[in-house]
Amino acid sequence: MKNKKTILISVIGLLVISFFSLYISLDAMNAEREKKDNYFNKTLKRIVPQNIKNYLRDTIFVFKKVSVLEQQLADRDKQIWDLLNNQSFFEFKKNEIKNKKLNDVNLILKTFTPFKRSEAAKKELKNDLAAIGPGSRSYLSYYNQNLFLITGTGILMYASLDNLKDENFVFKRIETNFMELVDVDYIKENKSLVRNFLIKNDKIYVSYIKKVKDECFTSAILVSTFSFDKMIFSEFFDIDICEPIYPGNTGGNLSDFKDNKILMTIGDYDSYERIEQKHKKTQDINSPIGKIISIDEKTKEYKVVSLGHRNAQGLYYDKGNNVIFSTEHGPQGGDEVNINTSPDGEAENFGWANSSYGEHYGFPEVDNSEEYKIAPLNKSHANYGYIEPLKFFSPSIAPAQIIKTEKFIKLPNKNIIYVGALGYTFEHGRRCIHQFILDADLKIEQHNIMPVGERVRDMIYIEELDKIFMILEYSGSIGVLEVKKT
Ligand SMILES: [Ca+2]
Repeated sequence: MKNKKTILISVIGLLVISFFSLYISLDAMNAEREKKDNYFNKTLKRIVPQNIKNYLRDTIFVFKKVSVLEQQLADRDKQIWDLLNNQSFFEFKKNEIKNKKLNDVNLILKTFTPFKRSEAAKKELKNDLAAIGPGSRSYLSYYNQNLFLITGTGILMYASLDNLKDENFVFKRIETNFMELVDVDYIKENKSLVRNFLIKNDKIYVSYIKKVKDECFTSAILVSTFSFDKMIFSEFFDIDICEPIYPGNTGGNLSDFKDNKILMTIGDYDSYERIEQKHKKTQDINSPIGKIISIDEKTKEYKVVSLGHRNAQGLYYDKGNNVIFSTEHGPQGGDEVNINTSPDGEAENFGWANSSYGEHYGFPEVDNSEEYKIAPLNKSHANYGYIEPLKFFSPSIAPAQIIKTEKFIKLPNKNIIYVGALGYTFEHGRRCIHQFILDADLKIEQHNIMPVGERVRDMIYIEELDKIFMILEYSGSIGVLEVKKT
């Protein structure tokens, strides 16, 4: 009797072991585990017919199959991430040259697309930069004869002026502590945290969306002493708010200003689109929401330079004339180019969300009478005491960076600005460069549009090369615009 019991327990035990061995052995994809397979497992695997294995996998072990697939995806993601994260050089390959025109000036547009280095990137993604994300949302800065590029994930790289002259677009990575400081998982989740950067006087400032804790986001700036070896960032500034949802309309553009100050645009954090956002304070001078602010580099104190902005993605300070140029995304229509001719005095008011040439999303089909109660979007700005936009766009063009230069295309006694447009379609001047020729009083004389065919995220004019450099989404390319020599 006792013997029978022992045999029964042994058989059950063996069955349990077999069951688990089979369970483990089914995970044939997992190389690590494969190594650990013992002889028993292998034998078992051999003697169980494939159709039964498949049946077991798809029924009893279906949860296992799902987790294996999930693990495979996560592993591949990690492999790509690690590979690119350890990459020290990013090579951009030159594409076919395109002829362009702005009014009657003949131009050449050259584009340089990141090299498809890794097999994984070749197969799964457009290019290496796309793999580390965003591939696309990146920004440019020029400092001491080097062109710097930062991705939305905080990867920083540069190419020298000599390289650019030779059209040798190999960017060298600069090590930073950005990943450690900001948190790798948060970066992987969002991939476009960085919203601009600025290098001046041996300091680099990086604007980004900071996650303070779960359901608590704010606009912040990191700072590091400039170094080609390693940038060690620390927290420089944040607007000390706690918004519950990762925001869309954050602004975040930076510009040099005067008197040891820098400028920053702060979006309205989707105040009028998402009920969860608490701060509908674009018209409240005591809140940083929906403002352009100046920040003292030494004291870190900030001052509101202008208010009533929705989502200013373009910012340019014209030192010579002491004028701030900005662009902002309106809601459905009502995108704007704005000029602040007195950045020193009382804060100027650009109207959002009392005045806008746009409408709330879905208008007129959607009943958004509640939105119009809190944000009436009066068309006129001047009638309500606000500054009229220099130019508004309805339908929207999604304007991003704005720059001003009279050196690129030379016209006497004119002010010339260039605005890059994003957008998800090609109509209405989206994915174009808009050139505005202004008279001495900053009134528009001409508005010329040059199609680019890609979202123009950032722009910078480099005088030594007499070229405009730009970031083109989604291919993550660098565009170079130059006047065609005749
Ligand atoms: Ca406005």
